[in-house]
Amino acid sequence: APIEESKRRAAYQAVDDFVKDGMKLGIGSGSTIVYAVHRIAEKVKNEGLKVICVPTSFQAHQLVVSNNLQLGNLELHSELDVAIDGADEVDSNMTLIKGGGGCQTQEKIVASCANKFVVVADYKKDSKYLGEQYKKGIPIEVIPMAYTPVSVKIKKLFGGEVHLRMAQMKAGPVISDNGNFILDWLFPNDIADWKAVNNEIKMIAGVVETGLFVGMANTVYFGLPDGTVKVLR
Ligand code: DER
Repeated sequence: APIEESKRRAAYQAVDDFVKDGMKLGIGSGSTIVYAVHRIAEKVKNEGLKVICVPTSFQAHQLVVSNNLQLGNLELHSELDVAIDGADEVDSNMTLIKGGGGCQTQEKIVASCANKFVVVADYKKDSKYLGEQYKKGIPIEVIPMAYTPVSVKIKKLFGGEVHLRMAQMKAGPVISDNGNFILDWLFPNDIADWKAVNNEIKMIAGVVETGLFVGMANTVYFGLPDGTVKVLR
């Protein structure tokens, strides 16, 4: 399938370019990162690479363990060399929407501890502006008791719609790996300054973390439909 192949090619290129022996790595969440972890495991096996992998979710934890990679955490390794992760959308300034999988809180923490933050994505994430292709909005992790006031305040401040993310395989809301709720903000199309918007949302009492990653990505690898990989730096 072209999408899966484009994810794989982007992930392999990123790992081949950035992952070196002895590195402490941040391992993101989602489906594209799976290809990156497979490539890292291949290099560990074939080249005897020694790396430590700090996960960004329970899913990433399981991915590291099931690929027999050495698990780490920020308590032991608070300064990482490279964090690799996916994204739901990337705009022309490399501002990201993340959190489609509800893991943006630990992802942002790990990315903030890394010297380099590298994003791997298929071509459907390659947008000119946020919201051009990704229509599920910006995820915001909130303390459960505050989800209604936070929703009201976001709508008052910026407009749009805010929805509490409901679970599919469990009655009630999605519960994050941190025990919180997730709001999805379907933002209006007139937002100009994502840095300012992100800072204002973060200051609302009850907000834990947003899925807006502003000025964090150093390099983005997009797998293209023709099999090539486009690199934004
Ligand atoms: O939920 C997340 O933050 C994921 O990293 C998401 O942004 C990318 O997931 P995908 O690689 O499955 O598209």
